[in-house]
Amino acid sequence: MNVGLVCYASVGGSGIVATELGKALATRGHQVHIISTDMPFRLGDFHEGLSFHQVLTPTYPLFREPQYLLSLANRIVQVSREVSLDIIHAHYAVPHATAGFLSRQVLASSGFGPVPKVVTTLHGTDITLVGNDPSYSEIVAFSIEQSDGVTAVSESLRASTQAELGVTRDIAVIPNFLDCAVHRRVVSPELRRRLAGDDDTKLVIHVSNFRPVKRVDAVVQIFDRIRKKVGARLLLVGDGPDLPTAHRIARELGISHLVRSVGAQEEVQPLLSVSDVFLLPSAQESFGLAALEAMACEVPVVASRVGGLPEVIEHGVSGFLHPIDALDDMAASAVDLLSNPERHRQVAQAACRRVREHFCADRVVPMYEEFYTAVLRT
Ligand code: GMT
Repeated sequence: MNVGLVCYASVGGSGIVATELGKALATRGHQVHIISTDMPFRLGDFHEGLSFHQVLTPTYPLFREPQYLLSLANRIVQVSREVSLDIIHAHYAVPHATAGFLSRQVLASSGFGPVPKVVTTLHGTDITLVGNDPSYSEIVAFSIEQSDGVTAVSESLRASTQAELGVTRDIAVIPNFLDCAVHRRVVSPELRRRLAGDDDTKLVIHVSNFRPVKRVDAVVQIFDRIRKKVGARLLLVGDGPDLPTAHRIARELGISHLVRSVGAQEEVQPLLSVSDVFLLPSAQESFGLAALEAMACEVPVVASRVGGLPEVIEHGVSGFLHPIDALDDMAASAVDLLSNPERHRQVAQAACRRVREHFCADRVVPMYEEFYTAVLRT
């Protein structure tokens, strides 16, 4: 199949999933065309069958507003005319589903060869934070209804799309996935010693794009409760608007010396592999790809019970879930894990097993292939 994957190149789960899907589809013999403003950060080296098509949005003094939707739709039309796309797969509805719809209309009206089908994958904030904003909701709902096929990364997100946008069409649930050959625990004792300081100190980690939805203030507050019971350090991985907030709270709590941030990292497995617990007290999380990455590296996750996280983590078995404001309970679960090696081992093993049984690329990528095939038959 000839698949055009439309995604954001910035650090974020939807771009990562689209890029990993592109690599996996290319490995399975499909021709994949990534259409984005920049090379997605996990695209890496040359891959046979995978090409990148840049979207350029020229500026003009009259415009105060960047015309991204137009330049993206235009680029999809160009790519489809060049390579005859079978599928335009829009990752993140805003505004990619709309760009897919628009480009399909243009291709249909020009009578130039077969018209590609538009598949939209909903990722989370495109519905729960951005798409449901009254400034966007009508167009987002319309574009989802008009796609030839729609998937959501969790049952929870499917339900939110129906409830918050009034979408009535079928939405298939295809969960996020990892390349399980890459996402596995590989411990560097040297790295662990450098980050933890000594062999007895535990390492608590948080990986995100440091947006308000991630509640990094809660991460630091939970860590403060943990370190009062167990010798520990906090490692912050990623960058975003709330990173300074995390450092400010650490300063106010007098624990700056225990908190280290290493910025955005292309590869998180080495850092996850030397960590003992992952904190994810998000306000909303349609799936929680970062949690899945931690679990694959045998790191138990302590998270808030929101969105799709209960579909990823089984409370008390492969991690811990607590109500969003239950910071004491989240800290207690983390302390229990950090002070009880046998319990830690059991949860870590269960977490890794859960990823390998349900969320590896070789199980999930065929779901997308089957979905494309079904959509092409419509
Ligand atoms: O806001 C973010 O965290 C970024 C966003 C994205 O699309 O890049 O993440 C969403 O999509 C991820 C991939 O499907 C999911 O794993 C995240 O749970 C989801 N984030 C939220 O729902 C907050």
